[in-house]
Amino acid sequence: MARRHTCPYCYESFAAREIRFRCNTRLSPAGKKCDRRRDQVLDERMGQRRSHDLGPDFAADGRRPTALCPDCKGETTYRICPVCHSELPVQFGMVDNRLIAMVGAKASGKTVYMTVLLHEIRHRVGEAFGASLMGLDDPTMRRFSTDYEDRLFRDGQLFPGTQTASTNLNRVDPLVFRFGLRRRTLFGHRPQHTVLSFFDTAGEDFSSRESVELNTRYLTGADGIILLLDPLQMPGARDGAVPGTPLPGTEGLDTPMNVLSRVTGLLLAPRSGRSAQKIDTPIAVVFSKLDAFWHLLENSSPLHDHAPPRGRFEVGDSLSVHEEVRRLLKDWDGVPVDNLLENHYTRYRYFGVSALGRNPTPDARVAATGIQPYRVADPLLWLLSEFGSVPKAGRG
Ligand SMILES: Nc1nc2c(ncn2[C@@H]2O[C@H](COP(=O)(O)OP(=O)(O)OP(=O)(O)O)[C@@H](O)[C@H]2O)c(=O)[nH]1
Ligand SMILES: [Mg+2]
Ligand SMILES: [Zn+2]
Ligand SMILES: [Zn+2]
Repeated sequence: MARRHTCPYCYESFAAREIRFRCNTRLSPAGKKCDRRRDQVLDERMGQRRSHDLGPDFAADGRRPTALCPDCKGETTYRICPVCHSELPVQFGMVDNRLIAMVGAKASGKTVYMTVLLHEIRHRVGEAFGASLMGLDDPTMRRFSTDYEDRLFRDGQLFPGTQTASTNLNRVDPLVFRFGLRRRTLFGHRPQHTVLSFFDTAGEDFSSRESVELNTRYLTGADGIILLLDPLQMPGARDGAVPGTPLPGTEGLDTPMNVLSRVTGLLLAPRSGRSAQKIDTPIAVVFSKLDAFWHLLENSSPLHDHAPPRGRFEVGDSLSVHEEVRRLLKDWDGVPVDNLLENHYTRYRYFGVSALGRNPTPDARVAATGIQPYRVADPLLWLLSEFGSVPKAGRG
C-alpha cells in the first residue's frame, strides 16, 4: 500500500498522488489568466477567512512538485490538500511531517503553554539546539504573533477561554510551523526540517459529544500527543497550592483522570478488535502551573531546575523528572492516572512545567516580574527525540 500522508490542517490522510493543485492565476505563457474566486471546500472545512481570492483547483499527479492548469495552461507549484483544500507546505511528503495534538481540560493552561513553548523555541531553546521555527502560512504567522505572542509577551495579558472547535464559525485552525535543525553529520551541517502542527483545543471539547468526532481525528491522526493536566484541578493537590493561586472553578470541570480516560477512549475506539493492544502514539503527560507547588518540593528536586541547555535531549534528566512527577502524583491521589497510562500506552513520559513561572495577577495579567518559563520545551523535545528529529544523549 502506498504511504499515506496526513494534512497538517485537517489531519485527514491520503496518498501522495491524490494531492491536488491550485492555479497561481498569473498570466500564462499561453496568454491566459485564470480568475480568482472563492473556494467552497476550504470555506466549509476551514471557515471563511481564507477562502477568498484563490485560483481554481484541479486534479493532477500529486506526486510531482508542479502541474499545468487545465484552463490557462500555466504551471503552478501550489499543492493543496485533497480533503480541505489548504495549501500544503513546500516539499510536503518529502520532509518529515509530524502532527502534535495538544489536549487538556478547560483552563488547564493550554493556550498559555503553547504560546510560551513556541516563543521559547524561537529564542532560548532555538539557540541551544541551533533550531529555528517559522510559521508555514500567513494565517499562522499572523495569528501566532498578534493573537498569542504579542498579547502575552508584549501586553502581558492572559487569554479568554479558547473557542470550541465544534462551532464552524471562527473555529480554531491548527497552527502549523516548520521546525528546522542543523544536524552535524559526517559531511558537515545538514539542515533537517520537521513540520509541526499544533491544535489548541478548547477544554469543553472533551466534555461535549458533538466535538468528539473532530477531536478523534486530531488525536488518532497525531504522531505525538501533549496532554496537559492541571494539578489545580486535582482534589488531592488543590489545597497544597501556594496561597494566592487563582483556583479554576470546580463546576463542570473535569478531573485530569476523567480527561485522560476520555482521550484514551477516543484513541482506542477506532481500533475495535485490537483494543487489547496498547496505544503506541507517544504521549507526553504534562503537569502545568507547577510554580504553585514549588514550595512543596525538596531543594534538590529536578523540577526546580531548567533542563540542561546542551542542544540534545538529555534522557537521564528527563527520567529523573518523570520519577519525581510520578512521586508527586502519589501525593495527589493520582495513582489511577499512573495505572491507566501504564496499562494502555507503550510510550508515555511525565513532565512538570510552569509556563508563566509564577501566579498571574488577580486581574488576569502576567506578574510584573514578567514571564519566566520552566521546562516548557521538554515535552516537545522528548517527542521530537522519539521521532528521531532531535538527537538524544545519555541512557534510555
Ligand atoms: N500559576 C500559573 N498559572 C497559570 C500558568 N499557565 C496558565 N495559568 C492560569 O491558567 C489560566 C488558564 O490558562 P489558558 O492557557 O487560557 O487555559 P486553556 O487550557 O487554554 O483554557 P481553555 O481555552 O478554556 O480550554 C490562566 O489564565 C492562568 O490564570 C502557569 O504557568 N502558572
Ligand atoms: Mg485556551
Ligand atoms: Zn489557471
Ligand atoms: Zn487538509
